[in-house]
Amino acid sequence: MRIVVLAGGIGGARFLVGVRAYAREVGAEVTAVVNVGDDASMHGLRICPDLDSVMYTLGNGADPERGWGRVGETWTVKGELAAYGAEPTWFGLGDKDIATHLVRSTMLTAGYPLSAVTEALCDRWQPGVRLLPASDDRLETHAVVQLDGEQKAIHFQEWWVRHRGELPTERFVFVGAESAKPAPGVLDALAAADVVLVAPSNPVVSIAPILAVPGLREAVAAASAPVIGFSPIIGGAPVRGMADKCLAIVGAECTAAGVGRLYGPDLLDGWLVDTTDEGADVPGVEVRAIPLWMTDERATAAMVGAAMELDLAASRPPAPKRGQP
Ligand code: FO1
Repeated sequence: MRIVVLAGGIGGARFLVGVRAYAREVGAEVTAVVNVGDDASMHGLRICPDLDSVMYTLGNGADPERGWGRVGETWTVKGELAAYGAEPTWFGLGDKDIATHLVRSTMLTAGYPLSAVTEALCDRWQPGVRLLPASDDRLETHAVVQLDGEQKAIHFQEWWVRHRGELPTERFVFVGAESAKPAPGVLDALAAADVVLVAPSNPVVSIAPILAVPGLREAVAAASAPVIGFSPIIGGAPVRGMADKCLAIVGAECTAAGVGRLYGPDLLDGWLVDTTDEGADVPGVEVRAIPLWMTDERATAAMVGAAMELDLAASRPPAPKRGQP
């Protein structure tokens, strides 16, 4: 069995721990297609927060409290950079984490694509899941905001880490998306998938940038496999992070049904919501309520098991699917 997961952020990383546990039980292979929209260049280094969150979390090297970066981190370089007044001082790179960015940046400068760099980094971390960036091309999420009396587009990290997502924001743009191509392996993985899972990640800044890579949304929609999503919203609030702020900006309701409708029946066959949100209706999509709190690996693996048991035949036959004869 081949499972493909669209994932980003800490929610995506924690979800993948459960997917990997489920896959080990049933002997399945997992490919994660990971958001690159949060990626940024700072202090001369290329930083890929979502790929790193997934890699460190699956490799048992993530800080469980902070959710990002390395466990047992030290901050000597950050202090030294601050002493030089080197901007951005609002973004914290830990010493251990910097080693990852140095290896990545050196390989990128030498001409390796991000997918090859990620594979090389994963040699160390052995995540047990194939990690693919959504694209090897530069695709960055920017927020169009009002700042100092002007309209400006700022990088997502500046919007979130520096301003805590509190600036008046008109929209998000995925800079570079129009000319980005899916990374090698992404379209093949989707075509060969038995099931595609949309992690309970932020729909606006984690999943949407993945789907913004030309051809990628179409490949998900055309896959013969069922596409099943997990709500990142429980009881009207995000499990963690800033999905409430992001949903308001795109004019979507911050509810399990609201996110299901944002994805819609063109993308999803099934939508899993928490038992708190029982009764959520997403027209054209099979909705089921199960416990969705990713308290540990077993609870998360059980969520994946429930997705596999979803009776999609009740809503629509899983194959052939949209756009196919
Ligand atoms: N988040 C913060 O709130 N403050 C930081 O200084 C910060 C630094 C940072 C460095 C590397 C990295 O991979 C992630 C980092 N994050 C930091 C997390 C990141 O901003 C976001 O949480 C993700 O991009 C959202 O998925």
